[in-house]
Amino acid sequence: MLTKLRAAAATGLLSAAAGGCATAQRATPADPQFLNQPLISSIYTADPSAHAFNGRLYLYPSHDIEAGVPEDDLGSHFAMRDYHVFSMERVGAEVTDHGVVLRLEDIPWAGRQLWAPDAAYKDGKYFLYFPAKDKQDIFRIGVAVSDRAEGPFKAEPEPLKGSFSIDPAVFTDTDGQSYMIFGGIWGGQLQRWASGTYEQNGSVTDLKQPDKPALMPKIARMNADMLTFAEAPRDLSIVDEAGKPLLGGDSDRRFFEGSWMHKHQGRYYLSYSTGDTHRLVYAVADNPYGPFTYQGVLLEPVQGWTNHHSIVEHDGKWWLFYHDTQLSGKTHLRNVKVNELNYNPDGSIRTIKPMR
Ligand code: FUB
Repeated sequence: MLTKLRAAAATGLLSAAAGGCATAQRATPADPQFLNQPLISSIYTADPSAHAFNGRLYLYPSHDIEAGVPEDDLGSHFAMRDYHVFSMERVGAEVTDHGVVLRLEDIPWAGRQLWAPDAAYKDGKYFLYFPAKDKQDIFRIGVAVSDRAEGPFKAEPEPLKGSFSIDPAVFTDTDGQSYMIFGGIWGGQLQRWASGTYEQNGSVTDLKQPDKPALMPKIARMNADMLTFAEAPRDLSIVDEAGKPLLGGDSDRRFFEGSWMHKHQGRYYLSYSTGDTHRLVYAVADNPYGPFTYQGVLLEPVQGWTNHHSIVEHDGKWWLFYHDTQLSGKTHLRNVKVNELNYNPDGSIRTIKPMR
């Protein structure tokens, strides 16, 4: 019976029981036009950052809510107020919702909009990294700490010194060194930091220089405390096959938001969303600072405006966690999904089409 429940839950057909914490799944009809069915249907979730901790898979997503804020190019309609953590024994097993692990009102410096988080582990502590607008409405990146992967997390009193913009992703290399990759244009405000300081009246979209190099995601090495940057953030250069930086007008390939780094067979993969062209694409390098050479599309556009993901190895396979809007049909009320990620023998990634 349990096996049946798990199988049904994995396809989104039925709720599954979860010991101790709440189930993340409710009975929802499977829709055959989608390649995958929602992994979590009890609440709306997006921007899933997946990690394998202690052999179990943990998900650190955004928690989408209907905040009643009108849609605009700044993403004001993404007005999230807390985070939940989810976990599962493996992909296909029942998903446990560990409940609210951090609230906006418990973050002393934050004003609004808890956007896409990520998590990391070091020396017995778990770290939840998250972007939020501060009281001056400037996006910063905060960190909260716990003794357990599933939280709850306690926020540090201030955002990370020197942090700005959105979408932190913390990559830990095989030598144990961690790096934060972050940034996002348009509502993510990266274009307002082009001079090094925040331009209050800067562009609401990008640099508006289509023939110049695009804005690139940022990287900063983390100190061993995992609470501070060990260096000023630098650009992660993304170049074409000729070694030339991708241009601002190259909207099919240039960086928009939602970066993620992983390592496969000794090579570093930087993947990210192209935003207004709605793809997930990737580039590779032989070290975490790049330059990264553009390779191709990882995930074709999903239903919904945003496309944001993570990549994790677990149970002998590679997995792509992503989101779409299957359950709501609304761009700000998203649901998390998962699909196996496959590589070709040359290390390129096979493109996934999320709609049938
Ligand atoms: O979820 C809010 C924002 O939407 C994220 O920070 C972006 O990556 C996009 O998914």
